Amino acid sequence: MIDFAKERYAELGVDVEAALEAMASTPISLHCWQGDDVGGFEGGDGELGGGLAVTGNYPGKARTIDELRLDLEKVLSLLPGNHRLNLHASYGDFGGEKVDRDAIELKHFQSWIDWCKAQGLGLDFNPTCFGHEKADDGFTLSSPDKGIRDFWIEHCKLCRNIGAAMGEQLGSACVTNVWIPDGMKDTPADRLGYRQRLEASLDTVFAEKLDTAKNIDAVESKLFGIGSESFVVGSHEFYLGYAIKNQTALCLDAGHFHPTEGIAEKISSVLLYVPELLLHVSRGVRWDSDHVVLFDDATQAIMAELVRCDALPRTHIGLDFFDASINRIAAWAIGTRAAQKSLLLALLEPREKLRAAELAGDYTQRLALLEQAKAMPWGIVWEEFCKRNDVPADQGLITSVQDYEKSVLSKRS
Ligand code: RNT
Ligand code: ZN
Repeated sequence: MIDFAKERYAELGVDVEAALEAMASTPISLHCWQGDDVGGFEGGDGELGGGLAVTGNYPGKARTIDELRLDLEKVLSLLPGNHRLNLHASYGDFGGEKVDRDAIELKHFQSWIDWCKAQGLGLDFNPTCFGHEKADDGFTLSSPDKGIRDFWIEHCKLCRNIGAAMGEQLGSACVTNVWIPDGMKDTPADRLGYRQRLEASLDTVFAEKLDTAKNIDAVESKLFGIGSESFVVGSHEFYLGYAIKNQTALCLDAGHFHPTEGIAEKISSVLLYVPELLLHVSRGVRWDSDHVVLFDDATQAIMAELVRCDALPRTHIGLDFFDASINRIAAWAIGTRAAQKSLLLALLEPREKLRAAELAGDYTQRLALLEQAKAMPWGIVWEEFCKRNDVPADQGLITSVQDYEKSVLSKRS
């Protein structure tokens, strides 16, 4: 089968083995929060806040660190390739102790680092600036209240240093991504003031220079959220400007733009001006609903741009979705595999021929090739990638999840 696919692709000048190698060396950062509906392990009242909303109550969600790790191990057994874990600060191993966000230490994340080492995973990190009484009125780093600002500045600083330690111990830079919920339901009177305060707070957060071989800072924008429909302090323009000026990485979340606006088209522009990109591959449905990622046009377009722009070495691919209405393990695995399939399709594109046609002004040929590429036997290559990595092809995926549901998830009350 794979030989047939290789021959067909060779006719288009595409090297299937090179695509498989690129797949093996492109990790996806698995967001821990799909496993427990963004709950975390601080033992609080579970109020999410920050305009985030998880809907559904499918049984079997992870209630403890051990359960979440077990679930992640199951998901990893369903994913071809080598991956990373993307952890939120609220998922620390606090051992039942109440540790406020401005008091987190490396020791609270050491068991995660050790687990990642054992699993062969890199680790990424996020300050958690929501689901906390000091974020309840909707503002953190841009708050008019200096006490609130200082609290979140301290949290973010601690996170960067913990991120650097994670990167150092695992021998692979940790991407520490700052997202804050700050915004307003109704029309503000002083947008500028909020943005000036956010800029000043970020400058303080990032003042200490950290080795980018250990920690990479990223900032994530948003268009609107529930309760921040009229104004989001950290908008795209704000963070694009901030990232360019300060040469941080920029995070593009696929759900954080107008419903018809894709992030794919932005990649080539943004990478001319910022050193690195972080993606939150997600799927908004009518709003930033964080639906499970699909092998759809939007995801394929993102991956195609990464490949066409030779952007993979400067891009960190993360995921951001949380669906509690279906089996959470299946959601994780299906969404991650959809991102990977989209990447594979992109890597199998007849790039040279497409570029040649375009440069020659032969747009007829370009269109024909793009259509032809869709019907090429990429599914065989996907199955080969799964086989080489000893994970089920799509055929065996759901049976495997169902077995786990029966033996593990259904026992959780
Ligand atoms: C929120 C942002 C952010 C969060 C996670 C949990 O709109 O997308 O990335 O989803 O940090
Ligand atoms: Zn996001």
